Amino acid sequence: MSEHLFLKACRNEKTERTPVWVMRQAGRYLPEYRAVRARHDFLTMCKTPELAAEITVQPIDIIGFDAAIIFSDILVVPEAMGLSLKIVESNGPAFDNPVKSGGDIDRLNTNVAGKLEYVYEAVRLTKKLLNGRVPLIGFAGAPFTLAAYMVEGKGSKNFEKIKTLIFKEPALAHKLLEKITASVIEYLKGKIDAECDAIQIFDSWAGVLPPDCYEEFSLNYINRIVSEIKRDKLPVIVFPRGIRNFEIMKSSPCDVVGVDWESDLAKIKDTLGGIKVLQGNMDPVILLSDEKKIRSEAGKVLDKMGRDGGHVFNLGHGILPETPIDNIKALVKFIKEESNKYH
Ligand code: 1CP
Repeated sequence: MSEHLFLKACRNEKTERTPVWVMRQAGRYLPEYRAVRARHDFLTMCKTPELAAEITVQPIDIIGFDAAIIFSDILVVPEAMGLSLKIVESNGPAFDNPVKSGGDIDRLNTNVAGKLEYVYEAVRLTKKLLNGRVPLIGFAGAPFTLAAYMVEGKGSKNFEKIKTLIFKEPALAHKLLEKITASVIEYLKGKIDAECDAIQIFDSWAGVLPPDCYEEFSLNYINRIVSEIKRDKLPVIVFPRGIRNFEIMKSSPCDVVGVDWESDLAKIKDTLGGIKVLQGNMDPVILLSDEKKIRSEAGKVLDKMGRDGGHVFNLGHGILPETPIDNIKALVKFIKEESNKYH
């Protein structure tokens, strides 16, 4: 498996073409996902290994991506730490008992592996279903992004609560981030033992922190996780969505840096090219247009990377639920055909 196109590209080894997968590929744009979802609520799907494995493999069978990502959610870790998670239909996830005090932080549990056995079982089942066709990516939320949900209780516009904790009570914020970091390390080690082939850390809310706080309150914790889980030939991808200073990723022990669609990939290649493999970054909304536009925009992304490796094609954030299937199929076909002309 370590010789698969996607894993080689993540390690910056020469490949015959650029690999392609998309964030949230196991999700609502697929009619086959919606059919399963009509019969089960979201958390039941996450916690039933047979269903999670089935959904993980759907986009491989239907679209033909070069990597699978295990169907789950970043919020299963805070749930295992003691918060009560609800996925409110059409409103997204929420915690009934968000973290409000030092006492709440003290009560959080960090021995999470025992409570997340269902994820490891889903990974093992998925590996059987994939049968060596493509590698399987395991993932976790970055400590800052998880802390944001745990303190806010749900998604937020301005993130006042987590940012106030950081600005007003930094020692308490660090205590919370330490506990999340310990939990994420234990969780990811379990996923790797269950034989995930690569790991992605989603820092979806990285961009809400002022740049001079980012290292202290987010990246240092991510880097610690990466160092702890790093194993020979296991690529680690970090997606710091919304950061503008990519220079700081140079010293991260990660292999791949995910780039959001608001950043100029060519500029980031100037900063990080040759040091980190880059993943990204087409705007997901382009997939709502037509095949001609999709081909020209995807071509621009390939051109920015010089079509000479060091790149994993992805969107700059998750695929949107309203994406037409034919459009995502056209994108994957285009990348598979077009990127090999130049390598
Ligand atoms: O109703 C439904 O069917 C649930 C929709 C849904 C899905 C399909 C949620 C709720 N989570 C997921 C799956 C999921 N979440 C995956 C599956 C693997 C894949 O195909 O990529 C992954 C990797 C995630 C990770 C995740 N969950 C992130 C990080 C990635 C990102 O998009 O930034 C975040 C921020 C979440 C929280 C979350 N879970 C679900 C929703 C709608 C949200 C966002 C809520 C918000 O902030 O308002």
